[in-house]
Amino acid sequence: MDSLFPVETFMPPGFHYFADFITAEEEIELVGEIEKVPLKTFIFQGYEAKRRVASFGYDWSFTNRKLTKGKAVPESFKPLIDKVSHQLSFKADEIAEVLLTEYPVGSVINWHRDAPPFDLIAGISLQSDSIFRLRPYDKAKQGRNSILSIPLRRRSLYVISGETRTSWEHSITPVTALRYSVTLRTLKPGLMMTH
Ligand SMILES: O=C(O)CCC(=O)C(=O)O
Repeated sequence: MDSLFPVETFMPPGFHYFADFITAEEEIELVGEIEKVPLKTFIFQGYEAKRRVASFGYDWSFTNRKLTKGKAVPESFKPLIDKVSHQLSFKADEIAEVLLTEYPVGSVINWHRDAPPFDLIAGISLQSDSIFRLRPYDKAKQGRNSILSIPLRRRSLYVISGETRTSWEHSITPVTALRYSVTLRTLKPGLMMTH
């Protein structure tokens, strides 16, 4: 798909970006909390990624393609959940999953669309800036000119919803400094939540 729009001005519907969503103090606290959590190397289809993760709340297994209820979300992430849900006008308990990710220098997240049961995705970037990319999910629309590159600043919030959630996929290019992210996900309507 050739875009008629310069990358800087065109964002697909449902993608939102909030620079400086959290303060420098909140960032320090969140990084401190993530450092206390045991993170595990992410394994996808038998391959080890360089990034390490910890998931709380509902967890999607790419191996079994099943949603299971995992560990309770630590209290220390509740203020962030409250802040995001307030910003996006939904209830804090609609956040079904909290995923913590550590990206060592050189690590990436490859092109993907998030797991099927999840609906809205909200990502908070910590510690370093990175490049977030979007491209159409439909292979027929993919091409060099269809990739949107969005600078993701540390302390920012991005939101993937609507058409960006259904019809676009995303990736992060190799990070040049240690980066952490907190990814919050709601469940699609109709999927039962039993808190
Ligand atoms: O680190 C990020 O902000 C992206 C996370 C992501 O795309 C994922 O975990 O599926």
